[in-house]
Amino acid sequence: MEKLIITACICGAEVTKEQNEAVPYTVAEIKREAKSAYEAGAAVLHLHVREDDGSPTQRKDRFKVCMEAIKSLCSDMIIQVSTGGAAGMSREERLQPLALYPEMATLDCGTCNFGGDVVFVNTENMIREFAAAMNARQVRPELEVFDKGMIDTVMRLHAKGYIKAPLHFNFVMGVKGGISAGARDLLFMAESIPKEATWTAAGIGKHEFPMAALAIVMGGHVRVGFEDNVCLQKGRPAKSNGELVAKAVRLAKELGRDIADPSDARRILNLPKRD
Ligand code: KMH
Ligand code: ZN
Repeated sequence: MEKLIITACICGAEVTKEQNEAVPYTVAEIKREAKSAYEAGAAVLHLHVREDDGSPTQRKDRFKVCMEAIKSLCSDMIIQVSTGGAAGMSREERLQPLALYPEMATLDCGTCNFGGDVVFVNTENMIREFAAAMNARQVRPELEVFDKGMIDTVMRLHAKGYIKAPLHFNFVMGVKGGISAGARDLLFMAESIPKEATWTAAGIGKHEFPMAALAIVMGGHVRVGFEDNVCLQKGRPAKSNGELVAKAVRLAKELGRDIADPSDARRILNLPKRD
């Protein structure tokens, strides 16, 4: 089986220090959490940024400073910026970090309830516009799908040429409003994409490690981090994102899967060469 790519989602847009005091807001904190994830074995960093007071932002300048800080410590790590931002942000706001030509960015592939009154809006026109912005800059999209219908949307837009191969999906499992996080759900998602596509599983909350274990044995890849889950185990907040990555590494080793370094990840994802 191919080596396992671990993506660390160290910050997110909604999780707060009240939930886990190690959630990073400042540039120094983002740098610290990126380093801990990298040293534990993450090859890809899914990046959101915050203002110092914790409020989510998609400001280009804030991304630039954070990306430079991360690269100064983890020079070969693949940075995947979020174009999801926080629910409620405008499309112009969300697109800003693409101006920095990151290697990867998320492309959210459908509208979804996010619990309570929160709706994460991604209309078909938005998906096309975001995909075009990524294509124009040779930024590889990670296709964020929160339900099976979003895979169907991707395949329709792929057939029309808006979303280009190679296709790499992130199955977000267990959002309140998206697909649930059972073994049958993950199998359904994995069997619904083309054989040559790659995929990652991101289990939300208590589903993080069960989904990771399944992805490891099924040949998928894994996402862990504070954006999705703040606990190492029930009732025990993780001290860092690195602790969560280290747990995924332990699971992989026990299950006989080697860990991809950033260069392996670039090969597996077939990322275009950058200077
Ligand atoms: N913050 C969520 C509403 C992404 O990064 O592309 C959306 C999100 C997805 O986190
Ligand atoms: Zn995100």
